[in-house]
Amino acid sequence: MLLLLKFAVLLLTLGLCQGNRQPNILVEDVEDVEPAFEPSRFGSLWPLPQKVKISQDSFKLGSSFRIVDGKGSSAGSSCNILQNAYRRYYEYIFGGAKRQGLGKNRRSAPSELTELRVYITSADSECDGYPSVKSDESCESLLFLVGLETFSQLVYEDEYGAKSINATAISDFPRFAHRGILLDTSRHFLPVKVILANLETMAMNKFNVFHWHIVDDPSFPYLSRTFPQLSQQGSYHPYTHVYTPADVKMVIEFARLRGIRVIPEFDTPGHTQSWGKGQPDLLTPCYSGATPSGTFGPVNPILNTTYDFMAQFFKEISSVFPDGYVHLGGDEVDFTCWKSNPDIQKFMDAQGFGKDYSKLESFYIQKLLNIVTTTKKGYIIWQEVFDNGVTLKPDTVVHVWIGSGTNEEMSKVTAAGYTTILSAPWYLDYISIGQDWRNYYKVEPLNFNGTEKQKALVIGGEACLWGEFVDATNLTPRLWPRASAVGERLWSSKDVTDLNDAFNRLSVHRCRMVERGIPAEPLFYSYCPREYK
Ligand code: CP6
Repeated sequence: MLLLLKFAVLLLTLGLCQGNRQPNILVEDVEDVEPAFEPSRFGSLWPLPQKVKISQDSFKLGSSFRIVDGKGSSAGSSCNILQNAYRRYYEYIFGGAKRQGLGKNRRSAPSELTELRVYITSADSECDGYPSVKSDESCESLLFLVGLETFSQLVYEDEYGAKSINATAISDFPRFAHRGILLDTSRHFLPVKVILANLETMAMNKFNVFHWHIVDDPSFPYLSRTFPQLSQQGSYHPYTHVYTPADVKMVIEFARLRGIRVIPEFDTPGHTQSWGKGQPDLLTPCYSGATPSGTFGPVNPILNTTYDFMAQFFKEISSVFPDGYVHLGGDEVDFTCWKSNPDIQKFMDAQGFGKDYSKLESFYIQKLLNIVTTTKKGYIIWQEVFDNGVTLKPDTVVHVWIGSGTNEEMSKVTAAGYTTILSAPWYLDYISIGQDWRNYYKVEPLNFNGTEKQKALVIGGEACLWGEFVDATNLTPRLWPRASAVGERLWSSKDVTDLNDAFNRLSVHRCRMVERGIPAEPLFYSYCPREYK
C-alpha cells in the first residue's frame, strides 16, 4: 500500500502481509531532489516506528489539501474503513477548522502538497471484514489506518500556523500482534461514549485489541437476548446501566473502523455473583454446617443445567461478537463455598477428586472449553487454567497476570507450546505518585528463559484498567498517557528503550491527545500549546 503526495511522494507500504515484513513509508521530492535525511529527530511520533528518517525539507500542506484514493487502487470509494479514516484524519490534521472559499481547483504554490493519495495494492484488502490476530495488520486497509495515524503525527504547524510536513522515510510494522487494553464495565458501568473515546485513543496509540471485561461479580450489564433476566436482575440498573445489542454493535463497528478487535470476557466459574441474580441454580449454594447459608459461590459445576445454560449463552456470544476469540476468564476461583457444600463433596468423591478442588475447577473449565469449541471460537484464559493442567486447544492464548513468578510462568506456558499475552506488569488500576509510565515502559516481555521458538509464542500484551476505582469521571485521564507507554513497548523495536527520548515524544503525544479532545493527564510539569477545554 502506498500513500502518494502530489509534489512529494509518500510511499507507505507498511507490510506484514502473510509474513512479508517489508514495509516502507517514503516521502520524497518528485522534482527528484535527494532530500537530506537527518536521522535521530523523531518529532512527536508515538509509538516510534521501526525505522524513521525525518529530513529538514519541509512542505506545506496546500490549502486545498485532501486525502483521496489513488488511481487504480484496489480498494477505494466503496471501502468504508478507508473513507471513514480519510475524514477522521483530515479533521485531526486540520483541527476540524472549516476551510471555506477554497475551490477544488485552486492553484497551490509549487512546494505545497495538495493531495495524499492512497494506493491499496493487495487484492483482498479487508474493507468489510473484521480484524483478527492472523490478519493483524496484514491486510492493507488495516495497515493503512496505522499509516495514516503516523502521517498525521508527522504534520506540524510552522511558525505562521501553516500545516507542514517534512520529507520523511519510515519503515514500520508492529513488534507484537496483540496490543490490548482491558476495560472493566462491571465494577462501574462505562457509558458507550466513554468506551468509544477510549477506542479512538487506542487507535492513536496503535492498540488493536479491546479486551472487554464486560461482566463480573458486582454487575452484569450485558443485555443477553437469550437470557434477558441476567441484566434485568444483575445490572446496576436494567435500563440505564446495560449494553443493549445495539450498543454492542456500535462498539464493535466503531472499533472495526479503527482496526481494533473486540474480545469480550465472560469470566467463569469465579467472579460470577451477578450472574446468579437472574439465573437461579447457576451458582453453588454455600452451606453453613448442614444448611444452606443463603449465599452463593462460583458457578455450580455438578449440574447438567449449568452446561445447558453455558451452551446456549456462548452460542449467543459467538454470534454477537465477530472476533475469532472469546476470553473465558477462569481466574481466582475461591473454593470455600464448594468445600462447604455436601452435594459438591459427594460429587468430588464420586469423581475421585479427593480433596483437590482444583480438579473440580478443571472439570468445569474442561467442559466449558468443549462447549465453546463447538461455537468455532478460539479462547483466551487467565493463567490459572493452564496452571491447573486443563487440556487446551493448541491455539489457546494463556493470559499471564500474576505479578510474582511472571517470567517462570512465561517460560512454562511457552515451553508447553501455547501462545501467551502478558499483563502482569501492566496493571494500570494501581496508582502511585510519580512517573509510573516509566516502569511500564521498561518492561521487556521476552525477558524470560526460553528458546527463540518459545519467545515467538508471546503474541503481545494488555494494559489492564480494572474498574473498582474508575468510572466515566476519571477513567480516560487515568489510562492515558500511562497506557501509551505499554503501546510503545508492544509496537516498537526491542531496542527502543531511551527513557529521555520517550519522555520528550510522549509529552508532545500527550498534548496531541489533549488537542484531539482526550483528557490525557500530564507526565510532569509542562504545558500544551492548546490546553484541554
Ligand atoms: N477482577 C478479575 C480483578 C482481578 C482479576 N480478575 C485482579 C486481581 C488482582 C489485581 C488486579 C485485578 N479485579 N475478574 C485477576 C485477573 Cl492486583
